[in-house]
Amino acid sequence: MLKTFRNALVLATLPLAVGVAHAQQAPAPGGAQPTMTKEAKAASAKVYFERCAGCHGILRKGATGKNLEPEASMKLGQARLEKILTLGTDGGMVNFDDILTKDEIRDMATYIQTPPDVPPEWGMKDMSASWKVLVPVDKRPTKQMNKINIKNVFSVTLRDTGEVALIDGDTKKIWGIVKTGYAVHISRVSFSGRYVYVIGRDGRLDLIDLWFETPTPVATIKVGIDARSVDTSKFKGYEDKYAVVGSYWPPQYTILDGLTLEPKKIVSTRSQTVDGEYHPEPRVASIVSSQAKPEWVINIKETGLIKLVDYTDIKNLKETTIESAKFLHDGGWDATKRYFLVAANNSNKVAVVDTKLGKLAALVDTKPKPHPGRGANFVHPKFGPVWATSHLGAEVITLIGTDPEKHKEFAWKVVAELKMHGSGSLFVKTHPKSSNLWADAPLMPEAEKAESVTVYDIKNLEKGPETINIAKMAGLPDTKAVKRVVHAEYNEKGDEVWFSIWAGKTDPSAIVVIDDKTRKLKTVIKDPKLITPTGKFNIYNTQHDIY
Ligand code: DHE
Repeated sequence: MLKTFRNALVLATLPLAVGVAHAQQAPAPGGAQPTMTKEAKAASAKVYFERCAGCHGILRKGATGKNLEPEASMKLGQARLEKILTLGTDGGMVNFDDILTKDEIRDMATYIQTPPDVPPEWGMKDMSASWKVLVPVDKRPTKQMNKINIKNVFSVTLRDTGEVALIDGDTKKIWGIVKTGYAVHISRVSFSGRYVYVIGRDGRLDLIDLWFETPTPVATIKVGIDARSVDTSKFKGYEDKYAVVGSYWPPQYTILDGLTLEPKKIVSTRSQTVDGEYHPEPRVASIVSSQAKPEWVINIKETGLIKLVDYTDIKNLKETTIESAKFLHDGGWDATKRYFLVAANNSNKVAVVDTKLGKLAALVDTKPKPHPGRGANFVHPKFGPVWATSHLGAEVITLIGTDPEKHKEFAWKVVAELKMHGSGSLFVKTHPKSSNLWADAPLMPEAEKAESVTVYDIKNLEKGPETINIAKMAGLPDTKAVKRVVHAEYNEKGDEVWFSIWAGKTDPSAIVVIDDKTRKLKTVIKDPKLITPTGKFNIYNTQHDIY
């Protein structure tokens, strides 16, 4: 079923504290804590970190997934846990019978009834030891050495090979492929548009310089054991000066030199949640960089705290801590870039931060599990400026009014819910020059839905949605794998929209380029090296936060 999303967290080198050897035994519900052989425990620990920790947390406290500490899981007992792992649940837990063997499922059911393994911390000494400047700043080009239109380059995540492909958006040719971290996650762009920062799930950050003849990695560092987010300093006077990375484990963010990745400061995010309970694993979810202030907005998942981090004096760092709602995940700016909207996905809310005042502007209730990516901004004919999100748990695109000045009555309210062809959606997208609003649904169990997108004409929403099967357009050979269509991204001009076809590691994949005006196929980018493409980050749009 949702195999690809389940493969999300892959920590090949995670050092684990694994317990003592015992013969395996499965307990009755509520009985004595089960024990396992050392080998079975080590194997289950690896599977847990690879496939389960992204949703349930390394310490199993629960976030998008349920709490799996022994106290909770022992109540369910071995048989029930095995059933859940095999078949999944209606509550969103996916089935694992198609990727784990019966023995692996049995061992995992036992493993999650034993106390969680706690990985080591990762501090300045570890970071510094992993840090390499591959090309010193004074050995880098002083002008662009290639003829590529850099603004229209796309940095494309090749998830399962741990690489990014830099694709020339004008010619649609792969300009270069760069080795990055394991199960690489996202790319962000420096204010100047010259550098791409790529974060892997194993906490490896790579800095790629686009001024060489081909895209060239110039620095690398491992900032943690598990990470998802990165951004750079964008305020006037601080352009390209700093980078900041959010880690899942250890729960912390790290400020680095923007040109060399030298680690400068580590800030732990362990604290109380908005409910006042201490949490040992508050993971850093999305990070955005303000252009109006020398500030990052850093969203802490488990605590529901949003940090506005002023980077003007990192020795005397100032953080404003805003209480919102638990389980913060992804989000983006409104069109004015004053307000940041972030999904608290398991709280079924969107939090709105007013970065000008440094305060929470609103908590908006939504349908289950909003998941916007960075969301989509456009002007609604009736409600004025709105920001859109789709959902993991509802077949709608939610529109939230974002203009408290001229459309006060609609501001921070759900003004419309547009029907989609499925739930299981991860990303919505539009562009200021487009009149289309696109939403994918890659986590739908039905292949037809996972392979399709919903598109609305934002000037004429009453016309209703069109559902387009993008995967079919790719003309890929028929394999058993579902060809999930994921993540819309516009080109620099805003007249093409690109979708990834995300199939299995050994299946052919592709990127489908649609003419945004006609919604018809423009071209398909195919290459044996395009393995499991997922996120795509157009340099100009990412640099300027255009969505
Ligand atoms: Fe992501 C963004 C976390 C699984 C593709 N993902 C984000 C962000 C977070 C996050 C916190 C926001 C970053 C920011 O803006 O600073 N993602 C997680 C997870 O915890 C999760 C659910 C499970 C895991 O273990 O990793 C997860 N993500 C996935 C995938 O399986 C996806 C679909 C495919 C892949 O390549 O890994 C995926 N996530 C993305 C993409 C973005 C993203 C493409 C950026 C969207 C954008 O337009 O900015």
